[in-house]
Amino acid sequence: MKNIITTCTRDCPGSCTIQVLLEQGTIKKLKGSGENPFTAGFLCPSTSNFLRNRFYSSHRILHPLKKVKGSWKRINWDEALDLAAKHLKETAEKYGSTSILYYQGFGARTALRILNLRFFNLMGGVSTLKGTLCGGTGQAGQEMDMGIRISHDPMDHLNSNCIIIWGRNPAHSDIHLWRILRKAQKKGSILVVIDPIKTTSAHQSDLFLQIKPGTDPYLGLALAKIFLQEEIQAEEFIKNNTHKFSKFKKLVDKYSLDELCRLCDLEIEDVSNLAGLYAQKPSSIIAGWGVHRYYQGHLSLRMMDALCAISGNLGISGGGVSQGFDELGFFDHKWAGNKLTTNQRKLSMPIIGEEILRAQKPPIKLIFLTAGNPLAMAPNSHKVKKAFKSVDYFIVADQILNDSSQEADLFLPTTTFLEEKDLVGSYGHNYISPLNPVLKPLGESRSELWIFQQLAKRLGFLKEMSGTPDEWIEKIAQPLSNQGINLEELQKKPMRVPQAPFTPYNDHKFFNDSGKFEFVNKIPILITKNEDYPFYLLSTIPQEWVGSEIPESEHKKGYLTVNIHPETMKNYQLQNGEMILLQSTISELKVEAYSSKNVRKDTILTYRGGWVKYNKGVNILTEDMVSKEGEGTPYYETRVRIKKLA
Ligand SMILES: Nc1nc2c(c(=O)[nH]1)N[C@H]1C(S)=C(S)[C@@H](COP(=O)(O)OP(=O)(O)OC[C@H]3O[C@@H](n4cnc5c(=O)[nH]c(N)nc54)[C@H](O)[C@@H]3O)O[C@H]1N2
Ligand SMILES: Nc1nc2c(c(=O)[nH]1)N[C@H]1C(S)=C(S)[C@@H](COP(=O)(O)OP(=O)(O)OC[C@H]3O[C@@H](n4cnc5c(=O)[nH]c(N)nc54)[C@H](O)[C@@H]3O)O[C@H]1N2
Ligand SMILES: [Mo]
Repeated sequence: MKNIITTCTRDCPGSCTIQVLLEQGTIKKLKGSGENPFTAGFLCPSTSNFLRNRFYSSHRILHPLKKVKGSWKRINWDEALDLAAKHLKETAEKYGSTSILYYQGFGARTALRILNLRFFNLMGGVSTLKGTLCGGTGQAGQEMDMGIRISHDPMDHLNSNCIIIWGRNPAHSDIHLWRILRKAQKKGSILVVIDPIKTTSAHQSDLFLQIKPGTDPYLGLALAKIFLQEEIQAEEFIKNNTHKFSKFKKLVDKYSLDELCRLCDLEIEDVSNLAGLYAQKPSSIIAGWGVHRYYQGHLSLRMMDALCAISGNLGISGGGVSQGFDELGFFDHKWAGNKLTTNQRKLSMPIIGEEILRAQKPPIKLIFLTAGNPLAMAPNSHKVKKAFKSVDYFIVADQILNDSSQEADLFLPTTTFLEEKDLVGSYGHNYISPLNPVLKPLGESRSELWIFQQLAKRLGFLKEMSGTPDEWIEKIAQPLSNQGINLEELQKKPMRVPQAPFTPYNDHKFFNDSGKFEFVNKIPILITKNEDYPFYLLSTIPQEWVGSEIPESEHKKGYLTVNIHPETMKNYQLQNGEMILLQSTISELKVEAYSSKNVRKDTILTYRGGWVKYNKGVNILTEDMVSKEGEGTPYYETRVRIKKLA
């Protein structure tokens, strides 16, 4: 029996260190490793079942495939690579290289994958993505306030008296953070959850505020009003380190407390109670992605920052507004080669379907997709599918056939974090962690690095792409070795990035133009109404799987399930489990309705990640638009109505 350390690279803040038990060439078990004090020796259900559901699953594709007259045909790597190289070359020659779109999803964002972009830059520059399906909106808000977004080390929450979990459900989406928060609670910290849904995290909190979707900035104003009225404010800090406080104060004065609480559908008593708890410094706010998924989601983060600043919680241990970390921030991005060519074009990820369809001079003719499933995960699935099918050639590198890869012309089978050498950061903590090949690639699967090197060879620029994983890691991780990290040691166990702050902004240095903390001074109208579509549609993170990597056993079960408040069920005379039609302004979807007291009366809840081909793709209904700031994706601006089926 051999034990090997590696790291999960799926799209989750955990980036968990895994101990792999290998016996006679077979991986027997994945266990949590204690080497990383944050991920501390246990794994989520999805990673625990990774061997069965993905790695050794019969659904994993282990050889290249090409589409012939609508059906898949197995081919060997030489043919696959020759085909890919031929199409890339011909497309670039005929239409210009920006007629190629490189779409990088969130399925595996490791250090070496920075080289994927290098490949496309060496090709002469292509179209890539700007914006994000994930957290750009809130990040933009924090950058407006402080110039950059940095979070407190998760361990610092143990020093908080009060912790507000705001639009996040760590009991599902970040179980290691949840362990720390529960530990803090046991030590006496008060846990507060603000969410339109009574989530698993909410059930275990000390105070829960079931806010109306999208109205968090009003709650922020209400809290600020109470602080300013009761003169709970960090006067020195406000005077010396902030900008536009008087304008902020004016904004707060514009509304009455009553009005603000009504806008977010909360009791004044609960809001006052929360203000009292938050005033017991140090208090931290942990913001989630739920608040990003609105057109003006940046304002939620800006109001949280403002509350943190006026209450004296900014830059102190146990305080702050923590949202996430830049998982690729500690690597050297010069190797992506963005300076190699100026011939680049960016298409907006939140509206990728529209962007592909309307691209001109040149139009998009070829798409190369790695580690993403946009046909299920990007909004407006019908339009995204139409766009991806409109191009002449579509290449996918993935491990399985899903809504996106099944539409490809060429499928290239990739390895997993159990078969690769690499490094990976995290968007939930400050550790950089190693990937070690536990086994040789299964079947004919190959790493993305190998694939792009083989293509570079065929396209005549292998020299600029060549190098072993170790050689490239040494280059890309140079900023880490400059901080004193020994890369050989790092291949054995995760290490905390020495320069990552435990308590950010404790020197009161901010990185925007004024060099000071900037207060938000405008909150435009947030609530958009459409009488014909009365319900908010929330599609949140399930505990059982990551992204759209749904175990095969789940796919076969019925339709998409939605949760609806018992009173709404009664109003529409719905039985538990009844099939209904949900309609948005762009499409409709048959779903199974279930009664749940955890959901507000104005909201319908489902989960994200379901596949369109199994009738579970919620993004059939979501409208494609770009957030006001940060080029994010406002999935939750979509409103729906219920139609009974005869
Ligand atoms: N097991 C598992 N873990 C994951 C993932 C996974 O797929 N599976 N995905 C990872 C990814 S990609 C991400 S981005 C993170 C996301 O992690 P989270 O932010 O925890 O998850 P979300 O489901 O996006 O949203 C969190 C909560 O925000 C609430 N919410 C919605 N609208 C509002 C609002 O207007 N105000 C407030 N206050 N709350 C609101 C939702 O009801 C939800 O409970 O999770 C990561 N972790
Ligand atoms: N309605 C709704 N839609 C949402 C969200 C929501 O809350 N509601 N959340 C959004 C968010 S936060 C995100 S981050 C996006 C995610 O959007 P995507 O990244 O497009 O979706 P995933 O399902 O995570 O896709 C990951 C893909 O990578 C593949 N993969 C896994 N490991 C590897 C690997 O090592 N190599 C390669 N080549 N492929 C690999 C998986 O098989 C899978 O096909 O979805 C967004 N979509
Ligand atoms: Mo995400």
